[in-house]
Amino acid sequence: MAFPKNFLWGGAIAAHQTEGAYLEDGKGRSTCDVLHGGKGRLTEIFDPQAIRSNIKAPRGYFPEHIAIDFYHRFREDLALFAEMGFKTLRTSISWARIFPNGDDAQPNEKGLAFYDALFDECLKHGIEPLVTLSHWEMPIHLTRKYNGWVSRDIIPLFVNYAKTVFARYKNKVMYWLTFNEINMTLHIPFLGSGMIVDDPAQKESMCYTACHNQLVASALTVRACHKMLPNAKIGSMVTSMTAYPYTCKPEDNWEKLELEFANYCLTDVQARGAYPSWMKHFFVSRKINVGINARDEKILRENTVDFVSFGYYASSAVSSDPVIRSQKTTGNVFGGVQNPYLKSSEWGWQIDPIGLRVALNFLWDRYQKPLFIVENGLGARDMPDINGEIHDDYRIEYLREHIRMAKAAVEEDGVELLGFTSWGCIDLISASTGEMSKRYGFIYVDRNDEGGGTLRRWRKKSFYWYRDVIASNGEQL
Ligand code: BGP
Repeated sequence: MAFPKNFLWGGAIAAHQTEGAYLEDGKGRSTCDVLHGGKGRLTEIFDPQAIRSNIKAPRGYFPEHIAIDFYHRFREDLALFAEMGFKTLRTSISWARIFPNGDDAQPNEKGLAFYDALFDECLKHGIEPLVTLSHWEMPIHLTRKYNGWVSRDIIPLFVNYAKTVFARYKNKVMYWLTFNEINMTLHIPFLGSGMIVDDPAQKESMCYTACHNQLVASALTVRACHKMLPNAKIGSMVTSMTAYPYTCKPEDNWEKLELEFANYCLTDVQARGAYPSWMKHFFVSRKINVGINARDEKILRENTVDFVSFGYYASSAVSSDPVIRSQKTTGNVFGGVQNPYLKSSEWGWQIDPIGLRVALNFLWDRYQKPLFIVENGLGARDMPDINGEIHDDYRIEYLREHIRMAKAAVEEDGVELLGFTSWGCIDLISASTGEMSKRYGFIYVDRNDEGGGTLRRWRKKSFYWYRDVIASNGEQL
């Protein structure tokens, strides 16, 4: 058997992409509640004035306001996850449900009660909750008052939120993650850190400052978790970026190395307890002062994560040649050119199962900490047939090949892997585009890109396939 007996098979979702009920039961508005749908919504469709002016009733369609209504339908959804045999469900807590403004003196009891009910329902089905504390959203009040994570004032607010949920769910949640894809804050500052960048010249310095503040908050959260929940495990989360040099030209290989430096520098801090030395030079050469002090360094050093989790969807290629660099793939938020050896998804993400095996080995070698694949999957358009059935063989093929490579990494390469949670195990709102039509799920949700549809759920072909994968502990692919 390749995968260990207690391997955590399951699926992954996030609060804002599923829950909806965006103002229900005392929840405050969060950063993702002001995002319209549309490609490039994270970088282009963005109106700082409207966000700052606290508009109570904004116009237009906001996908996250209802999302897939998981808030009211989670019992039905959990029953379906249980039918597939899930051992774990990765989801996030919406900070704004617990502290509507982020800096409130008392938590919102109804918000806390919602997650009690959700985790109880998981446990009833034998599903271990794996909970992300911050998955690309925060109370928008913190943007208005502090401009998000660029301010150190957010650190104690976040730690207080984390301690509140640790205390509340200490008997229910044994696996925690601090920040989703912490490296993405360097690229999409509003979603990653609730920060509005007015002057592009300041972007780099502001992003690294926000990241530093998140790193300190992450380490303090790890400390609180270890103290309050000695039997729990807490991890980091990064977007894995397997990159290949476009050619064997040394300059291309150097580009690849630089991309890796930049991509993993924050996880380096979370897993090893200190910034890599190249980063100190980088900060000096770029005249970036993120405000590191001796106390921060001690906190970072003493509170490293128990495991390293990551999301992997695609690989990329990098080149030092300006002409080739201009052929950027549409799927890449950052870096990367088209790799001629790979096919892409409809959204331009380059499909590369071997890249997952490379990522697993790379991360295992770099950190020597247990790994967890907490996101992987294919965003595709599903077309129900005349009977409404969805024959998503393309999704099955994608997942089969990726799981095969994860298995090879465990069995043949000796990587320690805790589990695999497929992203968007039920169709949900796409983070990058706000679309519903970019579907990842084993479960179809009847909802379209304009907010129409019954929200009814039904099983796709991949549902039965994944159920068998789990039942056979990855032997039957
Ligand atoms: C990851 C995010 C998820 C999820 C996923 C797929 O980066 O952590 O929240 O959305 O990407 O991306 P998308 O929804 O844009 O297809």
